[in-house]
Amino acid sequence: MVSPDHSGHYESSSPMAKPSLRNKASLWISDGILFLGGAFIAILLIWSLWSIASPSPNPTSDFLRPELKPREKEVMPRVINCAEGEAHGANLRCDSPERTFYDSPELNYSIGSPVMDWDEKRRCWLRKNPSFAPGASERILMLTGSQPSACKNPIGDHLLLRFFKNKVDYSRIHGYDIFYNNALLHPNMGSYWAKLPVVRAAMMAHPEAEWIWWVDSDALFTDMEFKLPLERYKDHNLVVHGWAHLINEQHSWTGLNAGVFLIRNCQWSMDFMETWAKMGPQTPEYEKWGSILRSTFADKAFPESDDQTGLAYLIYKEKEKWADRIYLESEYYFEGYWEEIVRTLDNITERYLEIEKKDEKLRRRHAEKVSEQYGAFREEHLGAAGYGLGSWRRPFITHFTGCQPCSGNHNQMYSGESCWDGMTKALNFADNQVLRTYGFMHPHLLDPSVNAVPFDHPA
Ligand SMILES: [Mn+2]
Repeated sequence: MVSPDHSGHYESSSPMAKPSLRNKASLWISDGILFLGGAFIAILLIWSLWSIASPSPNPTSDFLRPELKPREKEVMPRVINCAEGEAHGANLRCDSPERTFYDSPELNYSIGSPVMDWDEKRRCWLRKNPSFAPGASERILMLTGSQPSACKNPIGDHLLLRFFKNKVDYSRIHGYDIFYNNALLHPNMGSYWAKLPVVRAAMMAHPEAEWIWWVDSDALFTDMEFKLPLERYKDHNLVVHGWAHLINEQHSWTGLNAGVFLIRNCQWSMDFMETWAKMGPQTPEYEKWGSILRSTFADKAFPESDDQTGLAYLIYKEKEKWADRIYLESEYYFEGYWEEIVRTLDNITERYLEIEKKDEKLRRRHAEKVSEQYGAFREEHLGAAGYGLGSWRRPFITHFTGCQPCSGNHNQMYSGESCWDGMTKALNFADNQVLRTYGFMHPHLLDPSVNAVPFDHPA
C-alpha cells in the first residue's frame, strides 16, 4: 500500500500534556520528575543570578567569554549569527513511563512479521519523548556493516576498518548517529540480502530517526562537506542512485545501485521492505525469482535472485504501486563507480587548492564541530564544478563495486592492485579533509605518512 502520508512531519507537543492512559505509579513518577525539574530550574536561576552579580567567580569565566582581537574580527563573516543554533536538547536519560509500541507483546523486529500503523506508532513515541521532536523530520541514522567472521583477504579487516572510520568521520562532522552491524540478523539472508533485516530492525530501534541511510562497507565518503539535499526528497520514501530509462527501457540490472540507499522510517518503507525481501533466499520462491529476474533483466550476470535486480524489478514491474515514492538520484554521486572516480582525485585536489588560495576564509583554522560552515563557504566557489562524471567537484560517495575488500576477490575486469591502490588513494583523499582540522595531512595519496599543515598567516 502506498501511504499518502509519508510521515515527514511531527506535530510538536508539550511535555506537560496530560495523557489519557496513565497509571498511578507513572503519574507519581512524572509528577516527581516535574517537581525535581522545577527545583533544578530554581537552583539554576539562583546560580546564574549569583554569577552575574560576582565579577569573576572563577578563572574559567574569562575562557568562556573570549575577547576577539581586531584581526580575528576581520576574518569573521558578518552575516552569521552564531548565537542562533540548533537545539540539542535530546534527553538521553529519560524514557516515557507511558506505554509505547515497545510495550506491545506483538512487537517484532524481523523481516517477515509486518508492522502495522508504523507512522502512528512512531508519532506516538515522539509525542511521549518530546525532547527528540526538534529536528525529527530531518534526523538521519547511518547504517553499515560486514560479515560476522574475519576477512579472508589478509588486509581485508584493515580496509574495512578504514572504510568504517571514514563513515564515522562523516557522521561525526554532520551530527548523525551511526550503527555498524556485523551479526547475521536472519540466518538465511546472507551477503547482499543481509542489509534488509538490519534496516528493518534499525527502523524500530530508532523511532526518533526519519531516515535510515544504508552505506555499503565498500563505499566511502570522498566529499566530507557535501550534505544530502533532503528537501528534494520530501515527497519520496526511498532514494537510490539510478536512471529510469536504463531500468524501464533497457532493462539493465545496473540501471541502479542498491549499495547505498536512503529510506524513510515510515509504513510505506515497512511494506516495501516486506515485498522486496520476498525475493530473498529465506523464501521458497527464491529460485523462481532468480529466473524471473534473469528473464526480465537480460544483462543480469548470475542466476540467483539478488537485492539490486529485485529493486529494479519492483520499479519496472510494479510502477504504480511503488515507483512514485522512489527517487532515482542521478544528478550527483549519490554513490559512484570507483574506476571513473579514482583517476580524477589528483586533479580535484589541485582545483580545490586553487580555490583556497583565492579565498582566505577557507584557509582559516577552525574547530571540527563547525566544519559545515566551511562547506557552505566553499560551495560559493563550486558553481562551475558540476556534478558526477566529468565534474571537478569532490565526488560524494565512491563505491568499490567489484573489488570486495574483505574476501579479496575482485572482478576480472580489474587487477587486484588497481582495487587496493584505488581504495588507499580514495581513503587518504577523504582522510585529508578530516585530518587538516587536526593539523595534519597526507602529502601523497598513496602514502600513509602525514605532515603538519603549514601555518597560514592571515593576510
Ligand atoms: Mn558494495
